[in-house]
Amino acid sequence: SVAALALSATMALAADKTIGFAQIGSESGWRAAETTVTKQQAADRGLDLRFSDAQQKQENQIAAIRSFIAQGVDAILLAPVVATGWDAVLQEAKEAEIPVVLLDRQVDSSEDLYLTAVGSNLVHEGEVAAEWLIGAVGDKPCRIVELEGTTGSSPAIDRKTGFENTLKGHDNLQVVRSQTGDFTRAQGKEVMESFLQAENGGKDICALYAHNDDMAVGAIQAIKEAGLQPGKDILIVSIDGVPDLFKAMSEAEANATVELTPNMAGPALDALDAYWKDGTMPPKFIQTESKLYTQADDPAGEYDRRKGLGY
Ligand code: GYE
Repeated sequence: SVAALALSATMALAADKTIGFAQIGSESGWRAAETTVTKQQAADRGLDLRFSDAQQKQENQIAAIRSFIAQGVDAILLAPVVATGWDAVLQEAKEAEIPVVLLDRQVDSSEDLYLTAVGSNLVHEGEVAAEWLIGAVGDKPCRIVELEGTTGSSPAIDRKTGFENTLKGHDNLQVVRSQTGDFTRAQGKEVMESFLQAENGGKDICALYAHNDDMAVGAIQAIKEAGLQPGKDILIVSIDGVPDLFKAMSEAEANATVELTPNMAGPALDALDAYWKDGTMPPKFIQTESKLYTQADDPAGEYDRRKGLGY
């Protein structure tokens, strides 16, 4: 059939293509899922994917990109750990005529230095989290602590902005402490322990806003070790929608999460296919969905549907 021919042609077209993927690391369950999905998407399309794990260090990502350029890959996928410091290496990729597609985070560089960026509206995610908390708290006083993502990363900057902007006008809700937990469970737990100590053993904390579920899961452990009930004594709202956050919600130990799809590679590879085929230029930003889930949304079922997807 025509469809089969078209598919096989696409596969044939992509079959001889090589992609370099400069991944940040495996700091969170979500990041691990993105890696799994990206490798699967490349395999499904007959692409040769070369993978680099930078252990969350920008210099390692830059070195990986230079290596991909030297290998003469056909495209580079980059999840930029921080937003600044990319101009030089992106210029080198441009001069080598190798398209770069950004995944899940943004860069401050000029947009002519990358083909497109696939990701969520990170500011909107912070707005959704704040709107849920405003609805949950009503007009009673609420002291909030915030676990920020990796310092200088676009999600840490934008998720903070969206949350704070939405709280404006709701003076009963105050962010009283905010510190990075670098998107990891271990640091989320560690920083939450310091928040609890500083806030009367946690009795003065009404809610936690975590920029990702992994830090929230670490914080939940710290809250329980302090003898308090996460999800009740301290409300928990975060972002990603990883299985373990749904598990916590099914046990009433977390309250809400804003889902982030780990499938950034699908739209990215579709855009590259079109670009390789006939030079089609994609939009500079391809936005993925942000959906709020709460304890009312069958968290146990959502856990079952997500576990095993590479998180
Ligand atoms: O929320 C977090 C990962 O870049 C938006 O990075 C992504 C974030 C995600 O460490 O789990």
